[in-house]
Amino acid sequence: MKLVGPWVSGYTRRVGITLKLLQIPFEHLPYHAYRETERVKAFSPMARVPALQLDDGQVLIDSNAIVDYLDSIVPADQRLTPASGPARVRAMQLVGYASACYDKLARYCDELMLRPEAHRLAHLQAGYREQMESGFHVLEAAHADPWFLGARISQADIMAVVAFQSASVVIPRAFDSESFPRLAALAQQAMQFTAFSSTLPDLGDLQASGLIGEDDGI
Ligand SMILES: N[C@@H](CCC(=O)N[C@@H](CS)C(=O)NCC(=O)O)C(=O)O
Repeated sequence: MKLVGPWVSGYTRRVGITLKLLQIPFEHLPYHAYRETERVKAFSPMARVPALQLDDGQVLIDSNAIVDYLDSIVPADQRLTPASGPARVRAMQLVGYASACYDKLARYCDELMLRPEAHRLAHLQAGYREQMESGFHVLEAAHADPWFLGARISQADIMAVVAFQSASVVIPRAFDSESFPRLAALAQQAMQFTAFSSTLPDLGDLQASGLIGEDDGI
């Protein structure tokens, strides 16, 4: 399999972490959707990442579809989203909040990266930030012992950690361990797995993307 997209894309990182936790071998092609558009388009015509090319040449896009597929090819007891029942509902709820937080962060970052400073819409940025705060508060209030669904790590933990770590790099003053101690602890716990530590985006890559070094960033 080939995974297209850089770790700076949280949705790509989500898929990379999933592949690594499930011990599925893959080749990583870290093409950036904005900077290496033609390379990405060779796999994903809409120039979106992540894209996962299967060994038979078929390509899946959208992290939700990809992680669902990956769950379908591993033994049932290794799935990272429960197949049914209340645990599945809980996972879906939490993944929903975590990916909505990441989605708002991505829009906030697009404002920073793509729109010249004089034309940025302050009310949009403030609104995205407020929505992220609400979403992260829902996740902060969710009980994780040691993981959101109990003994085993799940997609809820993966997406929450990816979103929180990204937000805490881009807007460190708003998303830190003081305001969100449980999410910070969850991220620290997840970093014990090489699946998380080996996919942490490079700071140089974040600087090149224009995501840090701004007023809000580190
Ligand atoms: N819902 C999609 C979102 C994917 C997404 O937003 N990818 C971003 C990078 S994190 C991207 O490729 N943006 C460029 C674009 O959509 O044109 C998923 O879960 O995979």
